[in-house]
Amino acid sequence: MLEKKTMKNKKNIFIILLLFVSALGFSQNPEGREGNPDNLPEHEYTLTLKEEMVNKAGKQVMGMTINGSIPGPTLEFTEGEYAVIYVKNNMDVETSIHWHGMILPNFYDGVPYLSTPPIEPGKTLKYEFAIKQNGTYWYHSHTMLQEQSGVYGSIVIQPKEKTLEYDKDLVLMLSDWTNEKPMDVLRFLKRGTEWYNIKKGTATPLNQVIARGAFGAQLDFWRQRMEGADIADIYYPAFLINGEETIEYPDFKPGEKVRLRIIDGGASTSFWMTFGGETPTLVSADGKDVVPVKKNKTFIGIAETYDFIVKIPQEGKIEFKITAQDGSGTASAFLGKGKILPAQDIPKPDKIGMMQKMAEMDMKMGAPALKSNPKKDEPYKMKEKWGMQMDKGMKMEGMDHSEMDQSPEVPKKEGMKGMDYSKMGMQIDSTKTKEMDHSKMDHSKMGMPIDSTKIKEMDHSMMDMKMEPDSISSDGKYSTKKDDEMQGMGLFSEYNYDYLRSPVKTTYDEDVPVNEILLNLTGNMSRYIWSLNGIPLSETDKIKIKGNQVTRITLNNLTMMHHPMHLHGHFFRVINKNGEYSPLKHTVNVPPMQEITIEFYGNEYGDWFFHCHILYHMMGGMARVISYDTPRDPRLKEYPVSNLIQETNEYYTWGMVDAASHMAGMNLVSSNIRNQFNLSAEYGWNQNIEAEFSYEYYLNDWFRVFGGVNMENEIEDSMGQINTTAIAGIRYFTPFMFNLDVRVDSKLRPQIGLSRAITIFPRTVIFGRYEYQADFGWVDDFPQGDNFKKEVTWSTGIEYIVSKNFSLMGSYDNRFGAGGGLSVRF
Ligand SMILES: [Cu+2]
Repeated sequence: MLEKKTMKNKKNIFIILLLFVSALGFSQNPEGREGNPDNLPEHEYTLTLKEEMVNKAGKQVMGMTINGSIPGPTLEFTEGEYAVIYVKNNMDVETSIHWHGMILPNFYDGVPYLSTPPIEPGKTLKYEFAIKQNGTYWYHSHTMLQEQSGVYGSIVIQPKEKTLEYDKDLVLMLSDWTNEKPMDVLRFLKRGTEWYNIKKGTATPLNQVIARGAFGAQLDFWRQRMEGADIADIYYPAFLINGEETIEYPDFKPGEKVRLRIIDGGASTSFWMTFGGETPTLVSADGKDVVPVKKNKTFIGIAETYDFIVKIPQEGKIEFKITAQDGSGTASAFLGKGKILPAQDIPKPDKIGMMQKMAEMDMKMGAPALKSNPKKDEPYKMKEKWGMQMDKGMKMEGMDHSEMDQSPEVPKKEGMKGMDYSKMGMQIDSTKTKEMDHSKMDHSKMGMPIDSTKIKEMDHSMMDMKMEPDSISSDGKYSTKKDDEMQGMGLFSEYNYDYLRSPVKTTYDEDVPVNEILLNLTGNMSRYIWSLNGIPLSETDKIKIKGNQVTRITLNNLTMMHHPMHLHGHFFRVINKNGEYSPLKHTVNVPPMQEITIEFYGNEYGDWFFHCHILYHMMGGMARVISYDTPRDPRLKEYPVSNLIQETNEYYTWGMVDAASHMAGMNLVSSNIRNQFNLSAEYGWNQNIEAEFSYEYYLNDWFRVFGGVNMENEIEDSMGQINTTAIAGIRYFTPFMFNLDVRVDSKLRPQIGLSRAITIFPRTVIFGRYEYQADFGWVDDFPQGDNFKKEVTWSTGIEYIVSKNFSLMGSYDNRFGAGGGLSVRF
C-alpha cells in the first residue's frame, strides 16, 4: 500500500483488487482485524485469577479461582459489541485464557506461545475483539492443566434480535473435580496405574472377566497389548454443575420457559445429560442454532455446548442430571419448586460386554502412537492396516454384486461423475469386481446411505470392505448414514450427531478447491502417549492450509477412547446424514474406532491449535498446529512456540519402595516420550544385592534399546565380591503384555528376562519375573575347566493395592527367599 502515492493509475486497479480480497474476509495483515475501528459499543470485564484453598469434594485443596469462584463469572455480551477483557494473573505461575468457540483475531485466541503471549505472574493482559456471533460459549486457561484446577467460565452472547421464544436464561457449567494436583494425576497416568479404575469401580479384573465368559476376548485384548475397553482414565471424587454436586434453582415460576445453556467444561469427562419432566427442546449446539428437536438423553462431549429449552412444570421441580460417561458419578440441578420430577438414570456401561463385542468384530487395535520414523507420515497406510476389519464384523451374506457398482481401486477424484470411490471406503478386490455391471448402478444411492437391505444380499466374500461411518460424496454434500448393521458397531451408534441439523445450508461454493487431510487418532494407553497418525505434537511440523480453500479433515479414531477434537478460531461442518444442512461445530467427539469428517473454509490468519480436549491427551501429544503459513505476529517474538510443544514432551518421574521381611527394594523411573532413565536396587537381608542403572530409548511404542550398569554380588549370600558390569540390550513390550529384556554384559554373558503382572481380583495383582543368564567363559576363566555356567533368577509374588500410594506385598525370590511387606508408590 506504500506505493499508492507514487504510482497512480495502474496501481489503483491493484488496490481495488486488494480491497476486494480483504472484503472476502481474508486479510494478510494480522493487525488488520484488531482494534475497534467501527466504534462498536465496548463491553468491559476484568477477570482476576488467584490460587486459593477451595473445597469442592470434601477436602480443602489448592484451586485456581476467577474473581474468587469456580467456575468464573459468566461474561454476557450482545452480538455487535466490542469485548474488552482484562485478565489479571495473581497467581505464582503463568497463565492464559482461551475464548472457546469465539471467532476472533488470532492474537487474542489465548494459546500461550502459539497465538498469544502467556500472562506472567502479577501481569495483566488486555484481550479485545468484536463480538460477531451469538450463542453459548466458554473460556478457560490454555496453560497445561490449569483448567482442571478451576480456570473456566461461560460466555453468553445474545443475538441482536431474539429469534427463539423463551423467558429466561440459565447457564449450566459442567465439570469434573479432583483433589489431587492435576500434574500429579498426569504423572500417575504416565506410570500406568490401575488405581483410578480401581477407585471408581471400572476396573475389569480377571476374575470378573472369567466369570462373564470373556477370557477369549481378554486374550484378544492382551494380544493387542490392551488391558480392556477404557472409557475414562481418571478418578474424580465429584462432578459439578456450576461448581456444585447438587444445585437448586427454585425461583423459576411454573410455566416459564428456560433456556439452559449447557457447557461441558470438564478436563476429561464427557457426560450423558437427562431431564425430568417434559421432553426438552434442543435448540443450539456449540453456539449455533440447530433445527429445534425434542430430545431427552443427550451426550455432551468435553468442550461442547448445547442449549435446551425446558418448561417449568405447574407442579414440582425438574431434575437436570449429568452422568459421567463411564458411569463413575453424577450431579444434578433442580429447576422450580416442590416434588422432584426425576431425570432418567443412566446405567453404568458394561466394559466387559464391550470387550466381548469388540473382540468379535475383529478390530485391529493398538495402532502405533509412536512411530519409529515420525518423519514419514503415512496416514492412508495406517488407516488401511488398523481399525475395523469389516469382513468379519459384518454379516453380509448372499450379496448380489451387480447391485453394487464399484470400480476397482479407482484413484481419487477419477470415479464416475459425482462419486469418489475412494471415499466410499471400500477396498474391493479388483479381480472380483471387473464383471460388475455399471449400468445397474443407482447413483443416487451410492452417494447417499447405502441401502442396508441391499447390502444384506451382498456376498461379502466378494469384497474386502472397510465401511466408513460417514462417507461423503465428492461434492461434499451427502453422507452415508451410520448404519449399525453395516458397521457392526451398534456399540457406538448412540454417539452419532444425526440429530443436529443446521437451519441453513452450510455447504461451501462448489468451485472452491478442497484440501483433504486424514488424521488417524492414535494412543498408547500403557505409556499414556497420545498422537495423530502415530506422531505426537513434539515430533511433527505444522499442518499447513490455505485461505479461500476448504480444508476437509477426516478423523479416524484407532483408539479405544472417545476424543473430542477442537479446532480454534473456526467453525467446521460435521458431515452427517443432513448433508447440505450438516451442523457447524467447534468441537467434535470421535467415538472409538469410528470415523468423522469435518470441513471448514479458510478465511482466517495465523496459527491455530487443533487438539483433543481431554486435557491429559492434549498434554500427551494429541495436538497439531494448523497454520495458514502467514507471518508470525512480531509481538510473539519472545515467546517461541517450542515452549508450548515442549510441554507435551516433559519428563515425568515416579518410583516405588518395597520394605519386606526378606528384602528391600526401590525403583525409580524418569521418562519422556522417547527417553527413559531407570534406577533399581534390591537388597536381600541374606546378603544378596542387585542394583542397576539404565538409559533406554524408545524406537517405537514397544521396542527400545538400552545401555547401563549392573552391580551384583558374585557369590551367593555374600557381599564379599561385588561385580560391576556394563550392560546393553533391547527391551520389548510383547503381545500378551510381557516385558522382554534381552541383553549382554561386558563379560559377554547374554541374558534373557521376561516379566508380567496380571490383575486377578479388583485390587489384587500377581506378578512374576524370570531371568536366565549364560556364561560361556569368554571373558572370565572358570575354575576346574568348566566351560559353561548359568544363572537363573526368578521371583513371583502378589500385591494387594490398598490405596493410590500403598500396597501390601508378598513374594518369593530365589535369591532372597520368601517374605512380605509394604510397597510405597511415589
Ligand atoms: Cu483424546
